[in-house]
Amino acid sequence: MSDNNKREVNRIKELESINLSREEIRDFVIETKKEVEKDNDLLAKQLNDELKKRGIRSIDIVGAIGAGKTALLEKIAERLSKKYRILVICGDITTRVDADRIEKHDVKTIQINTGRECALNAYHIYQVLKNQDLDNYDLIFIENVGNLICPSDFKLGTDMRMTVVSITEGEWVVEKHPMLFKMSDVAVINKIDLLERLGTNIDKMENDAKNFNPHIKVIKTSAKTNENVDLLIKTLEL
Ligand SMILES: Nc1nc2c(ncn2[C@@H]2O[C@H](COP(=O)(O)OP(=O)(O)OP(=O)(O)O)[C@@H](O)[C@H]2O)c(=O)[nH]1
Ligand SMILES: [Mg+2]
Repeated sequence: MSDNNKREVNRIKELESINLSREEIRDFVIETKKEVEKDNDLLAKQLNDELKKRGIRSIDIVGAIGAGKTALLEKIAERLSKKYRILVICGDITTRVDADRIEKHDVKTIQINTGRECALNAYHIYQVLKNQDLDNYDLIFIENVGNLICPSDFKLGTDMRMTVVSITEGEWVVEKHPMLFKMSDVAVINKIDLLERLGTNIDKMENDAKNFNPHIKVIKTSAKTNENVDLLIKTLEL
């Protein structure tokens, strides 16, 4: 049993010992989760208000592990580091590999290590931004921990959210993860340089994203060959 599961079982035992029924415990757990999300959304709204007030644009990037979030951010930083004063906040379980990769392109980076947590939340972002002189930036990117499930629970206070998947994850990856596509403005299907070799049904991926969210803009990119990287930047209104 994982540590998380053990903790959950112990918590349930504790609640049972104060004579709550299984149904009451379930309701308590659901209510607690809702409260956490409500608090997070409130803080995210305050963060977004603050950034807007200062004229800072903000975009968060979520997506599958290894889909190319950092590779795309490197390409974006390369093209925009002279136009904007950019801060990139990178979420990762333990390393600062991604921040180091992006920093090479003349942008400021901050790494957040989440430890066991599978997504950043608004409190992580608040903790970082409160120690920054925000007058130094016009544009903030946040790369979340690679995960297609957990980040959907937590808004981060950005203007725009971009979800990245790639054709190497297979044509069902969008269909299997509706939540992030429902709450994203832009969906990127990356690694199209490998399309011929893999034969992934990319039209299905695009249609699935649009079925979940008719307003989503779908861009097919290759961070390796640069295909459609400029189009992506235009779509992000940068
Ligand atoms: N062929 C090809 N490889 C790519 C492309 N984009 C990224 N890669 C490769 O895919 C691997 C993962 O890329 P990353 O940019 O680290 O992916 P990520 O989404 O940031 O990964 P995590 O942060 O670990 O979730 C690296 O080896 C990249 O070089 C692409 O468009 N085409
Ligand atoms: Mg990365």
